[in-house]
Parts: sequence; C-alpha cells; structure tokens
Amino acid sequence: PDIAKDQIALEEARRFAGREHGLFIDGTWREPRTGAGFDTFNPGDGSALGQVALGGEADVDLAVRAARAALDGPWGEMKPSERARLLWRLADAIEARVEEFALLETLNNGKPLRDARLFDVPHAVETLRYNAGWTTKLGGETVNLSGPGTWHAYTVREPVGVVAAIVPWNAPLAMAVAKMAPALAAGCTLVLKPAEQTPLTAIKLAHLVEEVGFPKGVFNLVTGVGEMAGAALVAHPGVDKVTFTGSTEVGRLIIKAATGTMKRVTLELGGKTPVIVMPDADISRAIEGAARSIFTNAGQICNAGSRLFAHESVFDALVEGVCDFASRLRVGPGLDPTTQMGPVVSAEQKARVLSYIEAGLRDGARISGQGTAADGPGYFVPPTVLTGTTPQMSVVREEIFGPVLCAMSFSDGDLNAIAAQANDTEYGLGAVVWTQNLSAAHRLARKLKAGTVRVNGGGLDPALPFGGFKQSGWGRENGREGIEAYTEVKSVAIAI
Ligand code: TXE
Repeated sequence: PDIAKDQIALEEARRFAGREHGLFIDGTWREPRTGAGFDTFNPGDGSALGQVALGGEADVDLAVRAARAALDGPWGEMKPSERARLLWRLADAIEARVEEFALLETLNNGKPLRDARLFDVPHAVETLRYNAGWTTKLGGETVNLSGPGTWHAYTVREPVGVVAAIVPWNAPLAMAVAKMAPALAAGCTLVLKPAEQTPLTAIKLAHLVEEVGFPKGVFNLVTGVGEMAGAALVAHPGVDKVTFTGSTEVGRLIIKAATGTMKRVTLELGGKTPVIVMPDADISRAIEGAARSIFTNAGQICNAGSRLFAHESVFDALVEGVCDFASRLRVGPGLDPTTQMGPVVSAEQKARVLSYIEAGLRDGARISGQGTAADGPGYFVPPTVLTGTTPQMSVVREEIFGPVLCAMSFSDGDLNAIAAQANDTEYGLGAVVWTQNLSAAHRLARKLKAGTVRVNGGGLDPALPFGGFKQSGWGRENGREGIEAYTEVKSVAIAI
C-alpha cells in the first residue's frame, strides 16, 4: 500500500516518526520526567511507527513555568509586528515542507495523502498568516463617559496569559495551529498537548518553531495521554486559559476542572450536523455535497453532515445518489494514491463506529447503501447510508464520528417544522441547506441553531468564526472572535 508520490520522502517521514522524540519545553528537547514513552501507530495497517515521550504532571509543570517566564520576559516585550514576522516565518517553513507534513499526517492519522496535502497543511499555513495580520490590529476603544469631559477612558486588549491547547486526532496539525496561531498572535504563550493517537505533526511543528527562532518558552509541546498530561494542564494553577477540541464528555470534565482557578475556557466539541435538501435544490450538487460532507476524513469531522433531511419529492433520488457515491468510494490506506477514503484513526474508533451501525439496525434502521471497506489490518469502515431512522435512535442522536449517514425525509414545506426537526439535537455546531430559493435559504439560516450555516456548499476559513451553539461548545475559533478569545479587556479611566 505504500505507493507515495515520492518514496524517498516517505522513507524520511518514516525515519522521522521512528526517531527518539522528547518534549519541547523552554526551547529545548528533553526526556520526559516519567522516563516513559508510548507507541504511535499507522491506522492504514496497524503497524507501530515509533515511540513518543509520555509527558506527566512534572513535565506539564515545567512547560507551564517556561510559558510563564516567556510571557513575563521577551515575548511580552516584543512588538506585535515582530510576533507577526515570526508567525509568517513559521507559515513559510511549513509551506516549504508540505510533503513532509502531509506524509506524517497520513502515516499517523490515516487520511488520504491528497487530503493532507490539499487541506490539512495549507489550512495550517493560512491560519498562521491570517492571525499574523491581527497582531498589529488588535486594539481597544476610547469610551465616552457620561458627564462633562473630566475623565478620559479607554480599553486595551491584553493577552490572556499562558494557554493550554488540547487537540484531537482528526486534523492534528490544522487543529494545533488553529489554537497556536491566534494565541501567539494575541501575545499569549502556549503549551500544546496533541492527541495520543496523532502526535507526529505536532512534534514536527515544534522543530520548526525552534528553527524559525521563537524565543524559548513561547511554544511548548508536551506529548502524552489525556488523563495525565491533559488533566494536569487543565488543573495547573499557572494556566490562564484552556482551549480544547474533542468530545463533549471531556469538554464537561474540563469545565469542572477549570473552575478551581477560573480559567478561561474555549471548547469546540461534538456535532450532529443536519443537511437539509429542499425540493428546489440542485440535486446532483446536493448529492455530491451530502456525500462529501459525511465521507470526507471517514466522517471524523466535528461538523460532518451526519443527518440528512430531504423533502420527500427528492428523497429517493438523493439517497440513491449518496448510496451510489458510497459504493464507488475507494476505501483504503491513505498512502495509496487511488484511495478516496482512509481508515478511521484506531481500532477503538472502528469498534465504536461499527457498534453504532449495529445499534441502528437493532433499533429498526436499514442499510440502504454501503461501500466496501478495504481488507487488511488497517482500521477500515465501510461508508454507510442508513434509512428508516427515527429521531429517538442513538444513530440519530449521538455523534458517531464515522462515515455513517442517517437519511430522513420531510413532507411539509413549512420552514419552522423543518428547522425544528434539524434543531432536535443537543448539538449545534453546523447546518447545511441545499436550495435555490434565496428567501428560504435566508430564513432557514436564521432559524437553525448552529454556529455555522452553509448554503449550497461553502467551506472552512480562518477568517470565519467557527464554534457551537448548545452542547457543541463554548466560544468561537477563527476570525476576530477567535483571536479576541485570547485577550482580556482592560478598562483604563483617567481623571483629567
Ligand atoms: O476524544 P477525547 P476521543 C468525539 C468523537 C469521538 C469521541 C471520542 O465523537 O468518537 O469524541 O474520541 C484529550 N483532560 N470527538 O476519546 O478524549 C485527549 O488526550 C484533558 C469529536 O479521542 O475528547 C485528546 O488530546 N484532556 C472531536 C483530546 O482530549 C483530555 C474530535 C480529545 O480526546 C482528557 C475528537 C482529560 N480528562 C473526538 N481526556 C471534534 N469536536 O472534532 C482526554 N483528553
């Protein structure tokens, strides 16, 4: 299966993965205090790629102290334009190594190499450049106080402080940078903990941070597992803010743990994005859009379109089209250039997704269409379309985080009823509408309880705020909101 464009680059990526990896703390690579490591795997064939340092509480403590010292030292003194210059240099350095990053991401996460090349790595680069622009534009305002002009008052935005970023495994580099870029642009310092399943691109990122010359302690990397390094970060009194992407369950734990010192918390959690197809939609585009929305990254995307609601007049055509798409999808190892959908990230995730499909069938759902999962030791799951699903079923209510679509129809054209059906979930991350009716599009966009509503397509952009209503999270990433979330507003009032 190892048919990469460039065998030499692949060998280099494998060699990098197999190296001894320390923790990047205070500008140097160190052995973890635990003295232990953990294996990291290739989901495409289940093989071990290498060993990564198992960071523990003592390592987290060192990293947080280093981040604090950098904040109180050179980083805090640095001109915003200098911070921007470093972020640009990091973006350039990543861009110059797109292939290395893409290969590592594919080896460790399993996604098709093409996706890593065309989305994950370029998105990280864009996010760094976008946020670099904000360094010099973050400001406050002057405030007109009531009464005659005896006071002068203004606000300033200051960095919130030391940030702990805890990221998942579905888009490891892009998620790490989505937190790092605005945090550093705002003048914060950072301790990054990548997911235990996918630490490799974060390690590579730390090497580039070192290479482009960030002051020591500004960016620290502690690899490890959630219950140890992650929990230690959230509990550490020296951390001012936690920014997290992951499960709603762990999001709840983080909220509780963060109350001890009232840390600021941004959470980007699960989703159950509805895809609404109106009778007037461009059906062939809606079919492709709906299929891509659930099968991209093997459905392991927080705003994957996992619930399809199609008007009864187009329902059969839509289901048939998505089933056809699923049956033609080539599922295989991400390194195989013919692969269109890779494995899921781990044996555990595969078991989880398959158990959801079984639960759906037990509850009375039917498989209307299913692709073929590649044979072999990799963690492959067939792309699956379920019909006959009802709102109470776990497949409809819970986040599966796999390539499983629940298709349902509606007969009433009433937009309130359609929105109510789509909003019948504890999540509120995304929603998608396919229609050619401008008025219906705008009206639905306002009725849907979701952080992002996409009409007839549209993607992810570092300039567009992203985050969840309801149990999909707290706060927003990206855009002005995204960077302002790494600041505290200070008001200054001066009696003239
Ligand atoms: O997530 P976890 P898991 C959802 C998705 C998936 C499910 C389980 O439904 O099937 O979660 O995945 C760190 N304190 N999403 O178990 O555990 C962990 O080390 C501090 C949706 O892998 O939430 C990792 O870095 N940190 C999602 C990160 O949390 C802790 C992306 C995410 O892992 C911790 C991933 C603790 N106690 C999963 N426990 C999305 N929104 O995109 C774990 N972690």
